[in-house]
Amino acid sequence: MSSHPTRRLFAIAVLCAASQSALATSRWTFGCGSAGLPACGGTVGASQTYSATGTATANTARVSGWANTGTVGDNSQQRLASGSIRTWSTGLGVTSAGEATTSPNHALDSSGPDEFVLVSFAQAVNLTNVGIGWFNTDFDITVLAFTGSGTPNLTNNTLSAADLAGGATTGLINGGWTLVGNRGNASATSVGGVQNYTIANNISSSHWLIGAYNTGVGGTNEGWTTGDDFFKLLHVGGLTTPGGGGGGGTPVPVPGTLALVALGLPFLRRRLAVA
Ligand SMILES: [Ca+2]
Ligand SMILES: [Ca+2]
Ligand SMILES: [Ca+2]
Repeated sequence: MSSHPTRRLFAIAVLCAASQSALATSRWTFGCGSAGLPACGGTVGASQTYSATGTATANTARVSGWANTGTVGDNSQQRLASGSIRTWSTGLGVTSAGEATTSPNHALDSSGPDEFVLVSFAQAVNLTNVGIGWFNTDFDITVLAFTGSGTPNLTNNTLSAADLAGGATTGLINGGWTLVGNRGNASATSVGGVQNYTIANNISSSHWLIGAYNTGVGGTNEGWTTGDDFFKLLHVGGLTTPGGGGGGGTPVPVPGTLALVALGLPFLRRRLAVA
């Protein structure tokens, strides 16, 4: 007995739904004040590890703060150096060396030293969402993914794409980082007081940099404006990708849903043609 095309379509829809569920993204919220998290408003230190909600909850994210406050490397540019992170219910900020701890410099900002947050996942992630829980006037962002080999060495990098004259440092892009995008705050969508960016890309990596918008790493104008940016990073979201380890990025494979549809449609067309 052959199956009816409608039942076959239903079966494929169920398979697609199951596949979509497996592809659902996780969210890592950089909160405070609850069990296992730092006190709200207190300085955390150099890094903090957070668990995920949604799927792949075992994949933790270690977050650390960075700014161009290191020793002078090449061509009068300073290397990146670790800063302190501090969390509030609206997200985390970075206090870089010598910076005021009062608002708005308590946030992640491009006033004075240019600040970034390094998010290092236990397993590689295709990071596609960034949530901003607080901002002051302007919150343009720059996002990079590590696609080099091994683990990144930010203390040898400057905020430049190429290497500078002198040979003692490596630009971020030459150092294995790929610019995923510069986003202007006009492109964010406000949901419940949180400003959400969608960063469409097909990179899978264990290491992501999210910073106040920075012209040093190149890229095209995607709506950013020149005023200093101040914001708190509340959460990131993405898909934990199979087999991801501590290394650099790889292209994300074709989603299972699309593969199932591609397999099922020719069969359906044949069934419907003879029905
Ligand atoms: Ca700051
Ligand atoms: Ca700053
Ligand atoms: Ca700006």
